[in-house]
Amino acid sequence: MIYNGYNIGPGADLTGADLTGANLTNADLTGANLTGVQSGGILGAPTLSTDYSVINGYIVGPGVNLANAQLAEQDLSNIDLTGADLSFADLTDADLTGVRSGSLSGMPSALPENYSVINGYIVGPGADLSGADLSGANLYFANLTDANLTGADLSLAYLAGADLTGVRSGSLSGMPIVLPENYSVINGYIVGPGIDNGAKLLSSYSTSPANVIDNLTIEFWKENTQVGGDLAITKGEVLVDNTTDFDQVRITQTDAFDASAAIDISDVLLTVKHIIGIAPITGIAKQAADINNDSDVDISDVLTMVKHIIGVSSIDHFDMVDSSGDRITQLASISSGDVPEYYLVMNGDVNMDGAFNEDYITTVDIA
Ligand SMILES: [Ca+2]
Ligand SMILES: [Ca+2]
Ligand SMILES: [Ca+2]
Repeated sequence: MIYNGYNIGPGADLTGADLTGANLTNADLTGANLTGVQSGGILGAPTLSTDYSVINGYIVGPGVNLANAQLAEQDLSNIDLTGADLSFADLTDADLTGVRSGSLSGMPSALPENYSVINGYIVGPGADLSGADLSGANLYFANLTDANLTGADLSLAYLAGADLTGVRSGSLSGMPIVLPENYSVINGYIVGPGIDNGAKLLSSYSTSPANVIDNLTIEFWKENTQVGGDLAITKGEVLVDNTTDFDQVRITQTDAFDASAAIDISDVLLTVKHIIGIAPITGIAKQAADINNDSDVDISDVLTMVKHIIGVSSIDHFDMVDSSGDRITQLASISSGDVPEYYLVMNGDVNMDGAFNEDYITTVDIA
């Protein structure tokens, strides 16, 4: 197919081509060089390389020419616009969540609220700024809510007043010259209020990892003293602003977990069998059996269980454990990669037949 003097087909060199109004029905442009391609009014749905798509009649993707493009209210989420020409493009109310950019030329005539073009990047809520060179950038009062800054260069960037709620970071290079109040950069991570650098708490004993604790308030305790303040758990997520060392976790909602049902004589028997060597307990169950967390399962743990069962003194503390049964004793506000997933296990519930009240369990997608 020939259009406007250009050969249209897989691997075609369409550098700087003007394809405005082209009928590309059934066209295959896989692997074509679309750098500087100008379009608009494209008919049909051509096959394009993965980074490219046709949106509102425009070929959209890295390096394309979108000067004067009418893209108001269009879905540009997760589109890669690196190197594109956005001169006078109308992006009013376009969805720019996850948009990648950089080396942009020209300034759009309109952008959605809370977005701007800074240092050749589209900056705004949910923007994918991973690896972005934002050195020296003026991000004064920028809205970086849920943006991805992983691997970005923030050397001497000015972030006073910026909204960093939910921002993702890690492997940052360079130090900003100014950060918003209460934020800092530690080990390449932005640390501060509203940044999810804690853990996801799965409902203990659940076979489905998609069940998480919800709507609860937890406390961290170390050596019988509460450390830090109460922390709300929403859809499994606990956020920590500072590194928190602890040896136990407590829950403020007393109806959330029925400890009297969870710990009974069968838990005592399992523990006794472990102590006398008949049936060793391992993994998460062993953490539950070691009630005083002194790393030994022994008669003192049994006595604590018995006191709980006969009503002398009740057990009300949980261990935070990982899936291999290791007890977690620190939550740091800096973590790499995905948020870690941990279980809360009630001390004393060795056979793990206790359960959270279903009012405090919800289901989420865990990627
Ligand atoms: Ca324990
Ligand atoms: Ca013990
Ligand atoms: Ca039990």
